[in-house]
Amino acid sequence: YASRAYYSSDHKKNITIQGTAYETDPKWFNVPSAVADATSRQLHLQKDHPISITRQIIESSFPTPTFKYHRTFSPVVSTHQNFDSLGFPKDHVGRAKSDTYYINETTLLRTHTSAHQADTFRADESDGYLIAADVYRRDAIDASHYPVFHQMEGAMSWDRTKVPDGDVAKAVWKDVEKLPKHNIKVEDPQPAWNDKTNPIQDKHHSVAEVEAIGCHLKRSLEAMVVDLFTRAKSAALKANPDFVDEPLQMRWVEAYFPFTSPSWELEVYYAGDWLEVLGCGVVKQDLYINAGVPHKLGWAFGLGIDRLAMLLFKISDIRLFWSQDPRFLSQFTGVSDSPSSLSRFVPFSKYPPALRDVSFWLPKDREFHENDFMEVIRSIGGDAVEEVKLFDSFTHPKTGEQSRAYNVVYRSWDRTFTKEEANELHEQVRAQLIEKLGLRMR
Ligand code: FA5
Ligand code: MG
Repeated sequence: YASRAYYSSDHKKNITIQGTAYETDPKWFNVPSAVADATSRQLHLQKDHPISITRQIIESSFPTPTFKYHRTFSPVVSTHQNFDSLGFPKDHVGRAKSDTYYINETTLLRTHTSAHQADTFRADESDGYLIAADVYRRDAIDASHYPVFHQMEGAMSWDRTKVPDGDVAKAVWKDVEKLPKHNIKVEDPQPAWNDKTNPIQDKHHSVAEVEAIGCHLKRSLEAMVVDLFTRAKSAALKANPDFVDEPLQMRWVEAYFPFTSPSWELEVYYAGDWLEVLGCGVVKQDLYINAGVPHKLGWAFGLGIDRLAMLLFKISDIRLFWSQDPRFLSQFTGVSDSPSSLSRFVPFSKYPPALRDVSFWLPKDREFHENDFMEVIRSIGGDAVEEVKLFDSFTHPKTGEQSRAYNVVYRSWDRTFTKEEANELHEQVRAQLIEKLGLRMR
């Protein structure tokens, strides 16, 4: 593990990110140095990196000139861009310091590529756009969650003043005809909208328009996932002609986002479980109105590139993308220039894990946020923390005090931890939990 302190969010006056200095505010600043360092990695632009290859393959499902590509927007955005412009209420949990990395009160590391929706609707003349970028969230620690990951935002709009007879629904259905067909059965058991939980914006859109736009959106995204899986399968068949994959399974579920309605999420069955890969919906008309293009309407989506890269290459742990180990990176050489040379990732042998437990009483004088707990552990263990899992939680019947117990799995990519090293690491974790969060160890 990195001996350099991962968590040194102690107050500095300025922080420089991608060449620009930003003034920090000690009341808000909570960006650990390892997270700040990650802003320079740009894995989605690094040639032959699996995140970049996946980005490139997804882009090919949304071709130019219909779609315009953006890949270099700065990760530093305003609270207005990340939240207000999208209609997030003032008290939304996503705004909390426990969930988001702040530089100062109004400046943060974007938590999603949707932070650029309003600006891009205003600036782009094209019918559609794609934005690929690194995003930052304080979150749980496990194989599919990492505080830095990559998203692709996509949107497509139709202009009421430009479609024949002003009939948007008809124009969209014509475009649906042009989409690639697939014969994979997709589960979509819920109604496409629900007056209470997932309404049509009936002030702005007709039922026919929402039906057409929703269908164009879902078929476009399904085609993208089918394309990824087809490529993954031919890569596997190249290595082993007798290869039999588990069949691709997808399902749509109703969702909620403040900036789309109705909204849906797409899940893909992977390694015995449903994995959410994207959120999407019919763009709230206020976004177009505020961007000065009130006559447009359409869809938007935001997907997790890392999650799709895991599906494409069968990479089981999201931390691997940050590896600089040649055993990892060399497996993808040449694929950016020649995507058909894609081959399946061959896992290199893992070193044994070190398992430690931590159990404690929650402080009585302040709130306990699990993300703060996760962050303290990561601050000590860095990428050597593979998983942190709650295994016990109870309230003392007499005193009302609350107890929690977690398993922590430490594992290095490049060597075995000695018992002493694991103990020392875990001791530091416990000490920091006491100091930073006021926990009382049991
Ligand atoms: C959003 O971020 C919305 N901005 C998506 C959106 C865009 C909706 C446009 C509507 C219109 P969500 O928080 O669900 O939604 O994240 C989108 C995807 O990012 C998830 O489906 C998942 O694939 C990925 N993702 C989310 N959190 C993580 C994480 N911690 N690690 C890796 N991938 C993640
Ligand atoms: Mg989601």
